[in-house]
Amino acid sequence: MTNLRALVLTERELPDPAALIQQGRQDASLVKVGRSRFLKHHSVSSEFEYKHNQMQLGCIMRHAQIGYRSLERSCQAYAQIYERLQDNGCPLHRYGICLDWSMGYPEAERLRKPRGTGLILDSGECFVQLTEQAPVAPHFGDFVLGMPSAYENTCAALTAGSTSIGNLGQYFSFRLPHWHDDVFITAQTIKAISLCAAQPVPILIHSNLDDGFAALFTDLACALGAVLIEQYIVNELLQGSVSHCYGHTYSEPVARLAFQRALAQVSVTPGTMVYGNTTLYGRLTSSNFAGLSSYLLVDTLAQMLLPSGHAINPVPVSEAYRIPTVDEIVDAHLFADKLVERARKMREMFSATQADAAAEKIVDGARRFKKSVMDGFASGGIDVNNPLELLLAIRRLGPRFLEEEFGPGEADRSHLRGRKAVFQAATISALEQQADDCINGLTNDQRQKLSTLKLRICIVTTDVHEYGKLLIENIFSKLGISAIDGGVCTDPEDLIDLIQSHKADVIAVSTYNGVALDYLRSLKENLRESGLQRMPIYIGGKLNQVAESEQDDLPVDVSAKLLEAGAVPCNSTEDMLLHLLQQD
Ligand code: B12
Repeated sequence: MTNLRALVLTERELPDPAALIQQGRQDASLVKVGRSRFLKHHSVSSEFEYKHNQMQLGCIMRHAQIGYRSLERSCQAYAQIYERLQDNGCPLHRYGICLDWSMGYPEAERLRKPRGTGLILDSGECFVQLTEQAPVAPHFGDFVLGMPSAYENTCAALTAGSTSIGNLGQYFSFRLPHWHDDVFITAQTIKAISLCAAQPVPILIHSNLDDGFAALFTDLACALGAVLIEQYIVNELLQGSVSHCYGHTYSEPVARLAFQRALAQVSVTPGTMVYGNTTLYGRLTSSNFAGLSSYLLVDTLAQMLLPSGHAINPVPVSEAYRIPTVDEIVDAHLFADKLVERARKMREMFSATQADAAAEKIVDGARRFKKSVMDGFASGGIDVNNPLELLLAIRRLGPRFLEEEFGPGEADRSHLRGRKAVFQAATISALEQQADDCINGLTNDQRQKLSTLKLRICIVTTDVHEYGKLLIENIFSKLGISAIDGGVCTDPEDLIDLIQSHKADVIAVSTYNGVALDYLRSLKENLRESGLQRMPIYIGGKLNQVAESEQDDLPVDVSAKLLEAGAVPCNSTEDMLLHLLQQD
């Protein structure tokens, strides 16, 4: 492809990656892996070594996710979950620490930035205080790599004895509000990976595929292709050890097992964790239990049949509506423990033949995808030996472009992204089905009326969660309503120009990160300043926020306040369509 460079790398000059690598490596003499309680307790040098030992023993490792807004509450959770599970003879191997997204900003700027619902650690000492609470491996997965604070957070995480640091997946798809300098983010990430690579013990550079582009590819071969490309950047160009996590969106049992086996074929490090299949969860707790047991069974059997080092992750069934409590996390792990015991008796009943046939296709497609991306980049003027150029180009081009242009699937206009997937990812097709169901629920008259309203609706997300937006876009396009792409993770002030230039007459906001009310207020303010105060706003997703004044640091529903502030809060897409139908 000829003009790729002109499309994405327009800077006259970019930082020299060799200098960044050198800086990171040099600092390794100052910043060293601390001997965390976990490392001391198990007499290991790193989680990498520990995982290897456990794999040899046939252990099914366990991952729990924690991160409440306050340090005190998170410390209690770190200690209590471990202790209560120990009391019940149930092992726990690692904690994924759910940092708040404001932790992605450099420390000096953090206080003035918007906050989500996660944990805020004010200093390096706080990182240490947390990891000292129990002999469980600390995994600083999110809001470290791929963020403006990548380097400082990596230093703090290493010092606190964390030897799994992520999340490279976030580098590709997350955008922090009001932060536009992606060159800085890339430079900090390269420096941080180099610092890890130069440690005397192996540090797993964690990348959650679902946080990256994988969740938005329609083809699992592209998701595995992303693994190969990240391996090339981290392992070959930066001398590090990348380790991949998958799971949130892998809902089809055979595909889930096939992906684990395909990933194991191409990986040289143990996997961090296989995340719970959280997209299976809905509002009905009893159905969520079926989801929990079905994915855990696949993941447990997968580790028994072919250990890949991924810790299994029993996600509490309450996760669909709010951040789970300590009791709920403990319960989910006790449930998983029993399930693992039962699964050992079922192992002989299962064969991986069907999954292996799929895995073979996925691996072959992934290799073709990687080659095609590398060849396309090289011929498009991007230096494929330069990690900074590669990372930036991938981030800026985005998953849709990469799949359309370089996907391994046969070209076919009747399919999404113009290609017939080598192995179809379930999530995107499920959204299409959801859109059809929503439209089929309308009467002919309602459909007719909606299409004659001649609306131009600008659809935007406040954060990385994009499925709600994709769903609405799908519904509107099927109804013949104009949908204007307001972007993903778009700041309110950046929306105004778009609204004016496209003459939008309605805004639809999809929000999940617990910032609904702040976002709406800022959007209203910006609209008022531009004389657009009468513009109707519909808002849906996860309509909650942590109330700064409250004792409890869990987010609370803010639907009533959103209504008061002048928006139409929607629990479903139907809510919006029915409201639009009532307007003259
Ligand atoms: C999928 C998912 C992800 C994926 C997103 C993939 C992608 N590219 O879109 C990934 C893995 C990337 C992800 C990341 C994170 N996630 Co998440 N994620 C989810 C999950 C499982 C599903 C949400 C979803 O997309 N559903 C699909 C949509 C189509 O269905 P729905 O949500 O039911 O929406 C319906 C309506 O609300 C409506 N709708 C949606 N938007 C709109 C808008 C309008 C205008 C209208 C009319 C209707 C409408 O449409 C649907 C049908 O009616 C939820 C948990 C859950 N089960 O809900 C957590 C959840 C939203 N995530 C959460 C969190 C905390 C995160 C992270 C911060 C975690 C972390 N530390 O990294 C990061 C985000 C960081 C960031 N900067 O944004 C929390 C939010 C907490 C809160 N606010 O209370 C949740 C609730 C999980 C939890 N309980 O902790 N996540």
